[in-house]
Amino acid sequence: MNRTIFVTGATSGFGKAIATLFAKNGYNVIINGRRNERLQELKQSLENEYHVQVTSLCFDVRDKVATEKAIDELKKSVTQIDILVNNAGLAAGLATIDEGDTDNWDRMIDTNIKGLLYVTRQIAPMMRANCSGHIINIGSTAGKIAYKNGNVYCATKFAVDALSQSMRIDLLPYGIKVTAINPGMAETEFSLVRFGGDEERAAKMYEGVNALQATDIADAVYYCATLPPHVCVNDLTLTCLTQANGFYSIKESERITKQN
Ligand code: NDP
Ligand code: 8X3
Repeated sequence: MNRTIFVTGATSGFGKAIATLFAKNGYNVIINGRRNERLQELKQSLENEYHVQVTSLCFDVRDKVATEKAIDELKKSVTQIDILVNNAGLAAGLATIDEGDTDNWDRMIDTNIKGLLYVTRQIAPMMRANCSGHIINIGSTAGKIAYKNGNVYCATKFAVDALSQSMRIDLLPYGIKVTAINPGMAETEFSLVRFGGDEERAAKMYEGVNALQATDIADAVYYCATLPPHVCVNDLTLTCLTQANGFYSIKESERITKQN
């Protein structure tokens, strides 16, 4: 029987790349996001290309009732979810704490923390009943060290780190693995969303840094998810070669290379 993975935020970036890689490797995939058109397109293309079962669940992870309803419905046909990737998330704005937009703060807290909790609350009991499963939370280097103007976004990712540690303890007796994957800057729609659709400002973030790509994160998730049953990666932080941590990075042009 094919294994099943549930990926939140699969309409773009990491989530889309993760869903694609697992489908390519024969997993049935459950994909989530708010943009239904994109979900349907992805479902079609994965089914056509890889002949796996793709279930699309269009809901907003911030909406507790909608999340419960969608997953309750899913449970009528799916009794085992092997992997949950809590990936849906965003940054909104980049401002000092005294000037931050409180609506942006709500969006980040509601999506990155509460959304992750609502989905986990629905899926973890299924894994517990099966005494197996793997929850992979997408954190960030922003959840390891704070950076200027990152305040609330960083706080949400610190929360993902804390929740991952705590979930691992809670679920340990049931043989459920919990992994936090913490990428550094990666070229997706992330900055476009953060800067409210400002393409020029978003593109500048990745200029001359050779940033991580969504497929790099998908590879890391796949690695963690396919280790032997007794091995659990607790925490995996990855950055591109020009970034040391969430606070310090250089441009490719500043990197010292060997002269021939
Ligand atoms: P993208 O903007 O490309 O993708 C974000 C995904 O999250 C989209 O599929 C979006 O779908 C979904 N999403 C956002 N809000 C909701 C919601 N309320 N309900 C359901 N789905 C939602 O960004 P990334 O792929 O880069 O980001 C994925 C995760 O990785 C995020 O948690 C982000 O914080 C984290 N991250 C990103 C890094 C980066 O530099 N790119 C580095 C480290 C971590 P839709 O709009 O259709 O709902
Ligand atoms: C996303 C990476 O550096 O923009 O989590 O916070 S960063």
